[in-house]
Amino acid sequence: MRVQVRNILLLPIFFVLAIAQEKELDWWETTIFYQIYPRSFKDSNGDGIGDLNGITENLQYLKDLGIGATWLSPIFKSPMYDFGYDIADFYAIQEEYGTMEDFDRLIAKANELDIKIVLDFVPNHTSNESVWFEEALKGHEKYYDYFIWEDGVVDENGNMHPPNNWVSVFRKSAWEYREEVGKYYLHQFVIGQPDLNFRNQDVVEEMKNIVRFWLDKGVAGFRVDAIAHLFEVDKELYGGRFPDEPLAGNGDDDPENYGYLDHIYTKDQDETFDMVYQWREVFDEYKGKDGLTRVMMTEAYSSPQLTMRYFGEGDREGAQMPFNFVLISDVDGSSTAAEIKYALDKFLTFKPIDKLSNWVAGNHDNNRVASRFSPEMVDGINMIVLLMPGIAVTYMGEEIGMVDGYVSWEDTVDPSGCNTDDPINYWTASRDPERTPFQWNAEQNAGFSTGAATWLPVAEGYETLNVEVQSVTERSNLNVYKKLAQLRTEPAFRHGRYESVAFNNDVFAFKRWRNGEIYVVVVNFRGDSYTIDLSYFENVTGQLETIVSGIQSPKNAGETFEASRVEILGSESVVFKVL
Ligand SMILES: *[C@@H]1O[C@H](CO)[C@@H](O)[C@H](O)[C@H]1NC(C)=O
Ligand SMILES: *[C@@H]1O[C@H](CO)[C@@H](O)[C@H](O)[C@H]1NC(C)=O
Ligand SMILES: CC(=O)N[C@H]1CO[C@H](CO)[C@@H](O)[C@@H]1O
Repeated sequence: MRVQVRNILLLPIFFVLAIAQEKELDWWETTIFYQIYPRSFKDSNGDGIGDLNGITENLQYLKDLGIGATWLSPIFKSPMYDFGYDIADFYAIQEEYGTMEDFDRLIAKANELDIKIVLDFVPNHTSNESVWFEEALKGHEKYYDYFIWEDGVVDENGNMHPPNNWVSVFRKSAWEYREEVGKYYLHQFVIGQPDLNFRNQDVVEEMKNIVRFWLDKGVAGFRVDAIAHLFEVDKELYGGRFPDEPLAGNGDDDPENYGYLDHIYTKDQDETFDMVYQWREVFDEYKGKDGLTRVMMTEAYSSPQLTMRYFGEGDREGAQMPFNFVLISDVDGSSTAAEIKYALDKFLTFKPIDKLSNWVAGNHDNNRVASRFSPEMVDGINMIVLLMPGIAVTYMGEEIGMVDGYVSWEDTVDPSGCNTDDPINYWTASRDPERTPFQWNAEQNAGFSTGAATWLPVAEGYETLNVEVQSVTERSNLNVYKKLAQLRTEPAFRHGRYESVAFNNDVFAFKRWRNGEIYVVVVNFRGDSYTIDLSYFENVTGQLETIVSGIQSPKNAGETFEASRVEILGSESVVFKVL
């Protein structure tokens, strides 16, 4: 009797302790980031090119999906040799996308809906048509020092060659000669993208001022592009000249290929991490003023060890979200369930214990989920992205399972495709297929534009694969996505623990649990059916209730199954809850 009384007295104390342990999460830790590629989202003025007003008019669509933040690919003034990743004026909006007033209206509408706007920051280079580069060519010393110049090498016959063997990411020498200057400038990407000299303090300050300019306008953070290429080695350590890079020795024997060299002097330099920490200080300056956390996402296709350095080091903070690209780089539709598990575990294993993972399955640089995996896997991948522990990132169109569009050689505009000079195999390098217009409805140009033509062709099949059709179809990728976005707000997904297993070659499953609430997510990556014993997971016993099922699944929400023998059909994906 006495014991019982004591327990009753202790109960409220345990309850208070449990609540206190629930760490209060910040906006960016729970939200879904939706990537918009502005050129292809919605054209509001009929010129065949998406624009800012098109985004503003459709922010409600994001809200209805359950999305709290969107990052926009570049909207800045650009000659568009690389569709906005070559920036001519970091302080201005590209005319075809709209005006600064349009941008202010976008921010106002986003604030109204409580959607955060994150912009793309492209610090690795500027455009060769930027005022800075033009001034540099005219001999303006301040701007000359914004770039990286080097003398050519003259051979015994008096012919001039590039300063060293460095090659551009897009093939061929990374050096381009300029008559006006009598020197070569460095471009790690296309010729039209001269690299900025981050060893020049003026450049460092200028870039921070750009960040401040947009933060002052109300953006909630930046996604930083191609960060790994920010710095080159300090040439003063090598007698004042940039040294040759060693051969990669990987069997690639074409000296014009990027893969020919091991990029020890042009990639992942220590100074890069320091610069990220400096930008974070600027972000925190703003948080200090108004309490709102500004978020930094960094894009680097690097090893997990290097990727983790972007989070911070010692007492210096860095990016909150160094992108986790495993679902893009490490696996595809041919991967086994074990390979999927191995890939998903990677970031979770390497990340610092007090940091969050993030999940990205698609973006404007990689083929779409429906094409890299298969259309049947769209719901399964969305379950992984939205229900794994950490932050979810969705590339526009993945919520409806858009497929790569067919873009003929004649219609190809991406420099990565055009630079192949190969009308047969260009498509393997082109990024146009994942950039085709967003599919709103079955009308002309999939409802993207009322114009006669669009900048890229609309993908085939849009008559049935679009937002409007999927909204009114009970079982659609879109409606599954909405349910998952809702489900992810449950404490088991926000704060819960995680365990995963490959049941066989094809079936991957994971458990999320918290305070007695237990969910199991099962994804079958192939067409065969299996009977799975989910009681493999501790405490997963008795009856399971179907919470969300993919469109390949015959299971209805509310239907129950015996945990020890659940029939999982081909390509089926389901979220169960233990009753
Ligand atoms: C910029 O570079 C592109 C090649 O990417 C070239 O076609 C263009 O003429 C260059 N512009 C200037 C002003 O040098
Ligand atoms: C299993 O359930 C027990 C009793 O509710 C709980 O104490 C334990 O933490 C659970 N373990 C797991 C792995 O779910
Ligand atoms: C990896 C990568 O290509 N990064 C960006 C920086 O530079 C090139 C050229 O702008 C762009 O293609 C990128 O998006």
